Amino acid sequence: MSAFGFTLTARDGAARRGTLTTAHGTAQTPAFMAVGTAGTVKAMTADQVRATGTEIVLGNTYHLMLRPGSSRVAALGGLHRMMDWPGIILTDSGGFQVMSLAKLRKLDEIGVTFRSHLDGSAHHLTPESSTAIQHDLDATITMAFDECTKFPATPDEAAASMRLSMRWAARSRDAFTPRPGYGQFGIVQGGIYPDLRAESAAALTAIGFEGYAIGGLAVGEGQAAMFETLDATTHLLPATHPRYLMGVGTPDDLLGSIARGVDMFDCVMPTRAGRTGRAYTSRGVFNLRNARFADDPAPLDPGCACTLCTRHSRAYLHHLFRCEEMLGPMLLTGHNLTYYQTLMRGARDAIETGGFAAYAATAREGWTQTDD
Ligand code: PRF
Ligand code: ZN
Repeated sequence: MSAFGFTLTARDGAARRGTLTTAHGTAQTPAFMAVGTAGTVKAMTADQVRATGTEIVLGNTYHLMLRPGSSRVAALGGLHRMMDWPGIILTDSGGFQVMSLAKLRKLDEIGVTFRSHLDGSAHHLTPESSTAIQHDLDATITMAFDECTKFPATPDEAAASMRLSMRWAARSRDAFTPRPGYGQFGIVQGGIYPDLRAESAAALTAIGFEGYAIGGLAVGEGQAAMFETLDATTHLLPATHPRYLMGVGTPDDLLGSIARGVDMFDCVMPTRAGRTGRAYTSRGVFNLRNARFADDPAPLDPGCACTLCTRHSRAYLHHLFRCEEMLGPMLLTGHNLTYYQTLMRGARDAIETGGFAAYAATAREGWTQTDD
């Protein structure tokens, strides 16, 4: 079994091209990870996910601990076996989802107590239990347990929240069982305050993780503030280790973040949008429910290699969404993930030839369609 590793193969300005090596195979970076919250990338089989170019799938501690329960997943041979996804799985640690989904949350030094959004049952998550659950799931990459600082937050609020996350990061690391080819990432917090981000990056680097995530962004601060915060953060993280921007973002967010030294991303955007008829394409965002597509025989995105674009018309897809047929979300999720992965492949190729800025500019020029 290969050791967990990250190799940088090219740089273009701050943008990085690398390879992540794990017990469950390799991933090329910059990488977009598909969100598979409940043990499925919604509307897609594992083979279909792989065919989009996806190499890493995300799972969620919060959802899977509630249903079907992490010991049940372990008894089924782990999340890879349960999902039939032999590739890399990264699991989020749960705190972020508790704060957005659970009821009657109570947070203290020990962890978070909450009631399930499904049946109201009481649960507890701590750095130790979150890490143990992620081990039960057999996550290739385990995330440290953190608090995503709310936005806006005063400097004092952001500092107290970040320092709690750093104490939790140390406890998460202590609870982590190293195994060959498996890794754990710490999560930088600190709101939009560069000095707090620096303190957080230093605290995590001193603990030592296999990779470093940047949390607490894309929570309402806007793209300009997110990019400023990245500018103040990525260069403080070890150049030798992968950097993961959590929960981001639009195609434009990805290109701007790659230019600032980010290697990995995850976001519900392409998959969630695919279920509602919103298409991400090289021309921009299309809403396929719009009546102007009713008689449009063209492929959704002529340059795209996905099943939808090579076999069907915009008119057919419009019809499927109007009828609320399941095939609509299935085909469009496949397309949107393919678009994201094609964009990332282009970014990787461009970094290798020193043409990333031109590649990003050309991609942006194509996004003239602005449906919502
Ligand atoms: N922490 C964790 N998961 C996350 C975030 C975070 O800050 C975000 C913020 N964009 C998304 N997912 N653990
Ligand atoms: Zn397509």
